[in-house]
Amino acid sequence: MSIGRGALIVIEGVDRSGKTTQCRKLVKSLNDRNIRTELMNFPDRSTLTGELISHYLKDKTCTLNDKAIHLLFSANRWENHDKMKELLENGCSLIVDRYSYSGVAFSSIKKNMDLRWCLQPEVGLIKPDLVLLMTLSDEVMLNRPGFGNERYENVEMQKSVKEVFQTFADNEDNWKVINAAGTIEAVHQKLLREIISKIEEIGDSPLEKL
Ligand code: DGP
Ligand code: NA
Ligand code: NA
Repeated sequence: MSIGRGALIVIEGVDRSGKTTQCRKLVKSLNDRNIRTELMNFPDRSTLTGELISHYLKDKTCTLNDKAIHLLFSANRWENHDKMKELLENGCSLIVDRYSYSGVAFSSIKKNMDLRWCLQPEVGLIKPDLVLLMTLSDEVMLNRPGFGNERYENVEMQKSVKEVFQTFADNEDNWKVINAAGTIEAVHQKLLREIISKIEEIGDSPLEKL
């Protein structure tokens, strides 16, 4: 199928919403349909900035200036920018597990972190064709296994992040909200449907920038 450029599809949501499982399944289903697709994940912990970020997330005693860690997460996306552009221009679609919106959401809810300041380092990155926001009720979110292992996995933080994501969904044209409370397969089918219709829609329209 893959005519023209690939589509940049971002999956966002709070921690433990099932993003990672869904991203993997989506890549497989799309490739099975001959839509060439690769998986990407932010933060990409395999790079130099990614190692620092991973350390910061795992070690809750690690102190780092809020603006510095914000810029590291952003740099981690910029490190992958050229590779993403090349893949997309060569007709490969990308399913991306978190992107700039996680960057803005997790940072802007901290004290003295202005939303506009948080958006600045993301300017110029490739704009997603579609952002799928996986939503969960607070009760379901807090009962998902593994919640609480890393720095940001606490109730207050996740509730605030959820609100920032909802504001994006209400105001941005390329966002779709998907209820993540169903079975893995049911949620998968909903996401897949949205992605396939977006890929058909974009054709050869040029890539846009944030
Ligand atoms: P993940 O490996 O996808 O579970 O992400 C790790 C944690 O980092 C998760 O709590 C969300 C948070 N996070 C992801 N991207 C960013 C970002 O750009 N900035 C900040 N401050 N946090 C982020
Ligand atoms: Na996490
Ligand atoms: Na991720």
